[in-house]
Amino acid sequence: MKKSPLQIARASYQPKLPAVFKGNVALNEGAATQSVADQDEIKALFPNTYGMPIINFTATETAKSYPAIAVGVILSGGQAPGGHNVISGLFDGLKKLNPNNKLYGFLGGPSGLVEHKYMELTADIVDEYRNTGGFDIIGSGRTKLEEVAQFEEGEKICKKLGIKAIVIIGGDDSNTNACVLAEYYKNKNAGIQVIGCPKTIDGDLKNEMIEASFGFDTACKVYSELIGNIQRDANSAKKYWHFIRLMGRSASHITLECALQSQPNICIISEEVEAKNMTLNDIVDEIIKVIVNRANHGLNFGTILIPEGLIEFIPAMKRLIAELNDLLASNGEFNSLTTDDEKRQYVKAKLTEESRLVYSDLPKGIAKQLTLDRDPHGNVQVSLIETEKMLIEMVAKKLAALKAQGIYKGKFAAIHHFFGYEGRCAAPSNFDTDYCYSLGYTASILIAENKTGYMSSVRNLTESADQWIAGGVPITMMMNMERRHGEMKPVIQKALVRLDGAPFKYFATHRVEWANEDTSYIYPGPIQYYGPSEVCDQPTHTLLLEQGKMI
Ligand code: FBP
Repeated sequence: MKKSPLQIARASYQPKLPAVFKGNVALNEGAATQSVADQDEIKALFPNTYGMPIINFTATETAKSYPAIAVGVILSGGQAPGGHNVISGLFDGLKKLNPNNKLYGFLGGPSGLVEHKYMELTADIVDEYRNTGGFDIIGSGRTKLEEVAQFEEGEKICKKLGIKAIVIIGGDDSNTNACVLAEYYKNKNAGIQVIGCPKTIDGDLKNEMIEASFGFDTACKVYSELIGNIQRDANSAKKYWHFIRLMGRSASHITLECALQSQPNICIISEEVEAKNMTLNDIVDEIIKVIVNRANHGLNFGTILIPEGLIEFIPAMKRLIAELNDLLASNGEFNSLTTDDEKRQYVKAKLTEESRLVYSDLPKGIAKQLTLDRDPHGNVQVSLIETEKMLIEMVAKKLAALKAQGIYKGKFAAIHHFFGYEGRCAAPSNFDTDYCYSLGYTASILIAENKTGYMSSVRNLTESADQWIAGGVPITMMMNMERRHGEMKPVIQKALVRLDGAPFKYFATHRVEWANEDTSYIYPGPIQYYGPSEVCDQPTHTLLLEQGKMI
């Protein structure tokens, strides 16, 4: 297959590992752990995997030999740059422990385990994918592993292939499922270990022991490059406002990181919107203030970053969506109506006073979208809602009214963008290349040491790779109880943007200056793989600020 010069160069890159992996590794166990909340409930649900200690690896003179084993690996959920390197790190780690070790990949995500679709990952295959973006080596999928019948099917195929451990590379939900699977197999003494690896561009799988999910670094760098390019265009043409929606299903980490990297004129953070109990109109008013002020200084252009999950964080919208979910769940009466107008009137008549007002205020297209698209659980698919277009429409309407009153004298022309898929399979940055390889390598040692119910953990990430600290964290430690589809379930606690955290505080301190000045833009440029370390190896601004470093 023909390859680009960069692909060829990257294929021969040897990822960096924590120094501890240079020689023999000893395993050190800390004190017993607890879940982040709801300790009694989590302990009762995970009697075999609760309370296990945190593990750190240290160097030792003593060499150990390990019997040959087979391991299975699964890529779960949305793509994130670096997934192939978790697999190559796992492969190399296993082969170093015992050259006869085997690695199988389950195809198309967790369903591969249940449906017994797999392939052996040999050196030839793994070599083709080293340091590349994408999940195409074995594919990914969103099947949830949560039913006993699925676990049993998994056990059958593991027994057939002699698989002693499964590595699940996924986000918070997939790792929650990994923990349930680990508990199930341990409880029945199935002899199958389960190890998780923290993946998601959204950056919301992180805590004290998991400093970052992989893929966040690369994806944010790709989006920031694009935002920077747009800002340079905006500053050159001086005639457009660019409304840019950024992926991140729930938390606004991606949007905040991109703002720190590119310094846009406006950036909305969903978590702040929720905390301040803002309405959609409040958000529009905030945007209007900046646009009018810039127009007064002759600046009829700018950039606005909008997090994908915004709608669900606006408290009044959240209540409206909940009402619509109840109202429209298998509602034959509603479904029998034929015109949009009839449907709109029907919905309006059934909503509470508060939600009726919110619904009536929405642009018609968005209001319709809220009553149309339902996922298999009957929920609105908020990611399909084009918030950036909705905001443009609402802002344009208000500006026209202000113009008629003589308050606004500028010109408003807007362009919308949505960045998500552009970054999810990018060639991993040096950071993600090394981090992912280290996560995979770490997983191989946790397996060899007979651990289960652990997540591979590599910490101290703002230092150079040789100083990274590798080990394992019990997944139960990250769990709490949350209401999901009407039932309380044990899940890994999602990390939202903390308004008292250093990244948000930095943003909040600088946003007025970024809003008003026309020269505050930063142009990050494309990811660099070769060159000076300060250009190629910088971790995210979020990570640097969280660890008390300067940006
Ligand atoms: P994961 O949480 O599985 O990593 O996926 C995150 C994400 O990229 C979100 O940012 C986005 O909303 C969603 O996946 C899109 O899903 P899909 O790939 O199904 O279109």
